[in-house]
Amino acid sequence: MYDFPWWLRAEHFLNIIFVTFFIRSGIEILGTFPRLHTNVHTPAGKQWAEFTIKSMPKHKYYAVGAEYEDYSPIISLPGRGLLGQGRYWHFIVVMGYVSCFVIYYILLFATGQWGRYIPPSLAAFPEAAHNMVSYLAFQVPDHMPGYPFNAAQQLAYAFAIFVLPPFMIFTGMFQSPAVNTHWPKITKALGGRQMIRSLHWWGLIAYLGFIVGHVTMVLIHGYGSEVSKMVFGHSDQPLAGGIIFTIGLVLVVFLHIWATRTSLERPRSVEKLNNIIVRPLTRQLMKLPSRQQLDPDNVTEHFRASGCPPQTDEYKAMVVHDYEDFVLEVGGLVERPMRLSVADLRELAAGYEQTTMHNCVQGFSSIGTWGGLPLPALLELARPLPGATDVVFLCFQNMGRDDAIYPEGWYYESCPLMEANQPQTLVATSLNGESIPVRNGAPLRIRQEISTGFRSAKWVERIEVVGRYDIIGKGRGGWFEDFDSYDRMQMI
Ligand SMILES: Nc1nc2c(c(=O)[nH]1)N[C@H]1C(S)=C(S)[C@@H](COP(=O)(O)O)O[C@H]1N2
Ligand SMILES: [Mo]
Repeated sequence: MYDFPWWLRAEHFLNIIFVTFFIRSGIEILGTFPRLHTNVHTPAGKQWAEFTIKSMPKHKYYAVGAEYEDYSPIISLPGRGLLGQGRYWHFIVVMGYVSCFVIYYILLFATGQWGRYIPPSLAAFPEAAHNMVSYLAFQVPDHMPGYPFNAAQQLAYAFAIFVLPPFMIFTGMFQSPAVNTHWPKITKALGGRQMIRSLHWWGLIAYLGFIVGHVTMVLIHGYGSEVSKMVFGHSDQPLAGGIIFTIGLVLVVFLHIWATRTSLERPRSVEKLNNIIVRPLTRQLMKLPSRQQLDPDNVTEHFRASGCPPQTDEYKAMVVHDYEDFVLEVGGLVERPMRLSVADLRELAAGYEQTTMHNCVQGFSSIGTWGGLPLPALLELARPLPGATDVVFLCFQNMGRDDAIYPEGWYYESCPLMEANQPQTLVATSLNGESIPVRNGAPLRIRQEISTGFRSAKWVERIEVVGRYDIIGKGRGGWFEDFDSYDRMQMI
């Protein structure tokens, strides 16, 4: 009754592609913040695991970008610290993997083939232990009567098919800012974003463990006859099956080489693939408003920071003068352009505050209480004109001038009006009841709670409502979008 139908064999092959792509691109993502924490506050130096040999200065400011680890393209996809590209591949594969798994589950249940993975009784557990002892004694245990596998194999497959994928999808999803800020209670119940990130890492370890065990078993049982089952559905022609399967594996290796080279040499084509496959979903996530009301007593003591503050004399003078001369300009396609001082903004804000979690693409997070004027309220005052589609945030900071690790360009970011009008999109003027510290964007910064951290522009000088954003900068909607492989609609 339990044979190996064609769809099961096809799924098995696709899974080899998906899982190996997940692992390599996942290592790329891990490498950009190569530390694991159990606690959402991520105090520097308090990690429980570290995958870097870099040591960070103890008493000197460094931006989180300095923690990037550039792994070799042999290990990670695409390597060289190209986080944006690694993320594109990770999410492109998510779409393929989830679609195939849905079809696979439907077919498993529709055909009754699922039964092969479910132990006939609890006796399968002690029997599996027994099987393991046999393997250790270099004896191949018999399969269970009526099943194609022995108990150890059956339990391992049940784990890899029914437990691990949902676990990885769930812990992956809850690292997305749109998801974890929309369901903050679930995020908290799971132990917070850093715990979820650590759990996802344990899933990686479980996958690696499964792969090692699975491949070892295949070799013990006989390579040709085992892989033939995945080629023909039977082991009558082990030589032909072995050759065809090996060719398949070589093709998978070539696919990895192609993907890696494409990312390194033609990153924009991977971006296009992302925009076709992933963006339709992430666009929808823009509609999930952040519903965070986190405990203000639980803010992060050492709020990590990304990027270097403006290094100009003008900015430094402004800091010394407590931003008294600072004016925020609000203009563009609005009925009422405005010029507002920090004091004006505070007055309009009337004490509004929100306690929220920051989700950097690199993987760190911090919790802070932000005070300021919600952007929807500001837009209501400025009244966008017909034809307005986006809001652009222009900054004092020039990436090339202020930060040695980046090329040229003024930092800017943009968002569609729908995102700008989310209730927790904030023009922030205070952090934890005090003026925003210089490194976190003084005198004011944006809080774009439903998206990844780079969308929250710091050191903002001007807010402009526009009808098109593609004529600003290099046209991709923001500095990181222009110079790195980050998607403007990055809600995951
Ligand atoms: N102007 C400017 N804004 C910026 C950045 C930057 O480099 N320059 N970094 C972004 C990134 S990648 C993140 S994660 C957040 C970090 O905010 P924080 O420093 O308050 O933690 O700011 C974002 N805004
Ligand atoms: Mo970030």
